[in-house]
Amino acid sequence: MKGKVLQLLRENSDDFLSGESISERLSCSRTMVWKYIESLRKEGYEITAVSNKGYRLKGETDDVSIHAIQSRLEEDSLFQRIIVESSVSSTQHVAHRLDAEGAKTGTVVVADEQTGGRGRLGRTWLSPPNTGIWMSLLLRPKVELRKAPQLTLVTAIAVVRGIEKVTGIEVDIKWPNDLLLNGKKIAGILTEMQADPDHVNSVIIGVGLNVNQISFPPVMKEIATSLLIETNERYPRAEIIAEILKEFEWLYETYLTKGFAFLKPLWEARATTIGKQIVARTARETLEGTALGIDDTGVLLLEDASGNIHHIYSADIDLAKI
Ligand code: BTX
Repeated sequence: MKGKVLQLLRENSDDFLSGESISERLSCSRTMVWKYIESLRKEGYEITAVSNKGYRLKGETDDVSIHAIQSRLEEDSLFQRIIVESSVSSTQHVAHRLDAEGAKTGTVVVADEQTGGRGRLGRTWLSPPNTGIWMSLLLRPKVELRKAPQLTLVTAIAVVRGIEKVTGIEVDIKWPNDLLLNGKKIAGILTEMQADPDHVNSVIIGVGLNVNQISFPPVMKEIATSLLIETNERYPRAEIIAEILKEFEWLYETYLTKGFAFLKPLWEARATTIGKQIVARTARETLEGTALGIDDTGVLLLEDASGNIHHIYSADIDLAKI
């Protein structure tokens, strides 16, 4: 309900909205409206109150709270359960636990800080408080096991579009799971799944996005960046989360009904390595050649110097040094 009060104030933020009209629209008492307003103020929302006029939202906080996210989503959104924690070891861990407990598809776990954030292959993902978006989506898609990695690509499109909607900034996709801004890593995606030999039980997609960090440790300065570092502007994390979730929802529905091939052009439009000379380090070998693109299933096609085409399912990619 607090989220709905916030939503109404936001929709009418160019004018005052009377307590009576809020209470009528939400079918609750004016005392309750006043309590919600007080509670929002305590969280840092700047709400002006003028007698005979009502309330007006003047400023938003950057706190990532459930209602700051939910108030921006449609009522029938896929994401009906949003959990926000101040500090966890990893939102992936929390989502895996919820998965084991039978949580529904569309459960989202967001944390302000992760003390043990992780990337692929046991790597660390730096996740300091008050700065970034660290979230995991728990989904139960009816897809074949071999197709599940495509969800990383679908998520990349959603994150790119969500960022652009809120900030106007165009971020690049580096196959398979990195997003780059000015050549540096701004976001990473980690897709983990629980599956039987032929079908997927659940997929947990972790998204880490650097928003308001002012700096990175020296060892990471060359490779990592944030929206703030690149543009000198701070951005509202809850708004970006909500836009990513909205974009993800329609992309995910399209993916489930029409398949990845339908979304491929959206992915290609933002892919940075395609057509370039790259080095791909897979678990078995290191290959160098031209990145031709991805096929309809999302597999990267690399043509080596002898003209052989390699199908790459998972790898770390770098531009080749020429
Ligand atoms: P990755 O294995 O592709 O990238 C990990 C590498 O990225 C690290 O080895 C390091 O070099 C670099 N790195 C670490 N932290 C950052 C950062 N904040 N920004 C830029 N580069 C960094 C990428 O894995 C997938 C990351 C997913 C993170 C999300 S956050 C929510 C969820 N919970 C969780 O524990 N992981 C996911």
